Amino acid sequence: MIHRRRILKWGTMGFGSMIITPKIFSTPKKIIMGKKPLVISTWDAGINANKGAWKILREKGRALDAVEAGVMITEAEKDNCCVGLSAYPDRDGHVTLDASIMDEYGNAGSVAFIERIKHPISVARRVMEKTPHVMLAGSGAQQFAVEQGFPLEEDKLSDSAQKAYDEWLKKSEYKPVKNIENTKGQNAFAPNKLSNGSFNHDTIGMIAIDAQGNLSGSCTTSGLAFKMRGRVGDSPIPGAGLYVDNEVGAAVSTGVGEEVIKICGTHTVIEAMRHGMNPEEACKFAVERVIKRNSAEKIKDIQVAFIAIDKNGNYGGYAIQKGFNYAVCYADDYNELIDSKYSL
Ligand code: SD4
Repeated sequence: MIHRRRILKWGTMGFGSMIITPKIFSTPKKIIMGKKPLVISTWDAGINANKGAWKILREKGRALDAVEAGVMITEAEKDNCCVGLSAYPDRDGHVTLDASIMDEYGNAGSVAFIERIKHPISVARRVMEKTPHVMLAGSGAQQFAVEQGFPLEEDKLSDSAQKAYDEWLKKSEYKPVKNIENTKGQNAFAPNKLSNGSFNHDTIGMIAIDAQGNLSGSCTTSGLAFKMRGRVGDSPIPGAGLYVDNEVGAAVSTGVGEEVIKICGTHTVIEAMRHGMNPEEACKFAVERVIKRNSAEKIKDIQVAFIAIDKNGNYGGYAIQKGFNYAVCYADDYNELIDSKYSL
């Protein structure tokens, strides 16, 4: 139930006329205290990324710094299929990256379709902090990055990406919607070719609450493997791939970005939490909206997952398909993968 309000009508029975005065009472929410500080992030790669974020959070650092530092680890990983410059290219053979970041004040910055930049998440943060804009795309984003002192890297595929691309070129089949993700235990760095001919694909999305109770989030990806040139997913779009509202919570998504964009996915999760759902219920609510909008035939080949943290440090996640996991870290010795619940 998203609406927890009761509308009571009561009136004064006067002589001759009746006055109806509507009053709205909110049902008081039971506050469940979770963990603070806390960082959670998508997929197996989240375990390493959380370590980077935790170094900052454990010292009572700012969640924004934590979520940037955390996903930078993933962006720099060699042979990561899906994040940073070692990732799989678009169908023309170029790696193009999307990233976004949001802070506790509701500020947002993002880059889309950026090439040859190792840390798109840091460029997104510069967009947020140094420009009057929210998003820069393509060559303009790259130009801004270079002006800000980010090195322009070589336009060259990693060995693993080249191998996968060469194999893909044999058929050059364009199946961007069919990406069902890894299951726990499989390595996100070595995605399998699926029986339906598509490839697994991951993204790192990270959200954190710091010791001061402030929330931030980050999301960075190469999007879908062998996508059309110029394609932009949900990850750099505030309200789709990432959303933070410091009064309510933070949410991030992974999976087929087109489906997330169409339902304003992470904004939907935040609004569901605002109206009383806990993080897992809110993620499920958004997942079910994606399911409702697609045919059963189409949905069986689509993965979409959300993870969320609320203002009190409670967390949860939900996916369409089995096999989505996320990493949770809230103590020096607690950084574990959780198998998310799922609908199908
Ligand atoms: C996108 N949502 O570009 C990203 C890809 C992803 O797991 O998360 N894959 O659509």
